[in-house]
Amino acid sequence: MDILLGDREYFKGVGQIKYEGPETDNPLAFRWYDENRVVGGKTMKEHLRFAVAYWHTFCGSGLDPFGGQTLFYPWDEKSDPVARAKDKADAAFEFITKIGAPYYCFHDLDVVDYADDVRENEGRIKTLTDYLKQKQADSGAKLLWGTANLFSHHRYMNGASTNPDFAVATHAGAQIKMALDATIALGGENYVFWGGREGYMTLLNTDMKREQEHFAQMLKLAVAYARQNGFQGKFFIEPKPCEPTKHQYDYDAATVIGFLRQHDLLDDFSLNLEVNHATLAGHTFQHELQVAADAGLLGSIDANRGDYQNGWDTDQFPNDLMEWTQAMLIILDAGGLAGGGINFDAKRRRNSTDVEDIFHAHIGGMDVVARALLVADKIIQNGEYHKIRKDRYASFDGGKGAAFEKGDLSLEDLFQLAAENGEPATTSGRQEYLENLINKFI
Ligand code: XLS
Ligand code: NI
Ligand code: NI
Repeated sequence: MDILLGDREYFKGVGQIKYEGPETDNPLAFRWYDENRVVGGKTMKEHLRFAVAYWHTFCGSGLDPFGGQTLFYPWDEKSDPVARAKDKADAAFEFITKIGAPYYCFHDLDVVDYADDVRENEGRIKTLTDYLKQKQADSGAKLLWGTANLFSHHRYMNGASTNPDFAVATHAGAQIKMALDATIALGGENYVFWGGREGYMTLLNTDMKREQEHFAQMLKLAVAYARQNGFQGKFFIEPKPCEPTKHQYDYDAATVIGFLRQHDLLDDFSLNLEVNHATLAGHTFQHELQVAADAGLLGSIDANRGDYQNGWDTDQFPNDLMEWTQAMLIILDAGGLAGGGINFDAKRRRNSTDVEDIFHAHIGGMDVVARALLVADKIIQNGEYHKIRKDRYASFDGGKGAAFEKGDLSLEDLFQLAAENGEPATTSGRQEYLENLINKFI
């Protein structure tokens, strides 16, 4: 991928980020992410399918609940919204090609600001879609997924698809239609629904059943429209338990899978799992991956991390090798991500204000994930990890255990067997041994 510049260079002083190996002292080089290196039959690039998140990386202002903007961008200066959006697209593709990510992801509103006029907005997003299409063609970078921002505008304060006012739901539908049009025109490989305001603040004013039915109906309309218009990719739902609403309907992977099954949406949807959303739900990231993988619905990942001390959705860049090694074992066991990739839904801290900080953030994230892939591959090659897990269930592999799994035993049969065989011997779960085994390969 060659660097793609617009009229001016925004990230001056930083060139293309290259792989230099673990020993390099160059902070603007990859130590582990070597895109063409083959691991377990595929290149790193094919395994990981890294994506840059338009919203954090090119729009994030550094705002927090106690203070305003700390991050100011030269591509955010023009007064005309379309001209400003084109500058941002220039900056985005300069960064994407310098960092060497094969993909990017966006919300409609990241690409161009919207006014309060649906037809005007349609014109704006179409203009930017054409602009981005050219950028994609010139650079080779692709759209991993598109989505609609149905949570920032004040009209969505009581929900978007689940809003008690149908008039608001029509605006959600309009935005989804336009975001789908953009995604399809750009050859986007997937489309995401994150239900930031699809939930409630208090049950005192909420008909939860009706709201969830409205949500399912909106998803069905989106699928029907997209399929009619040639979209062949996957739809993803991104679970998150809370924030911004007190309770969100897409609470966690297990909840979303139940919802998809209930509304007969399993053929078109799978899951986009985010590390920090898992931890907000009281799970590990690995737990969420495993739940999705077991259901055959492991679609894509939003990579980031929370803060161990305060439990907020801090969206920091990933840097925990132990966590990512365990995650990668689950992903590899599942045969990889079905259609998705690894999107950095992560932001540098609001006081990381140098141009280089954007690069350090992504280099660190890409390196820790690449390194985890290498470690997980070594663990799999070694074989002991899988053997220990498999052997743990050996009593179901033959004899009466196998008959139970097949459904050939009754409850009375279990009574008989327990009575005949007496108290079972204790069997160690060997957790510490396994933790040491993982560490051995790190
Ligand atoms: C917010 C979500 C959001 C989605 C896309 O917490 O992670 O960024 O990924 O709407
Ligand atoms: Ni998030
Ligand atoms: Ni996300």
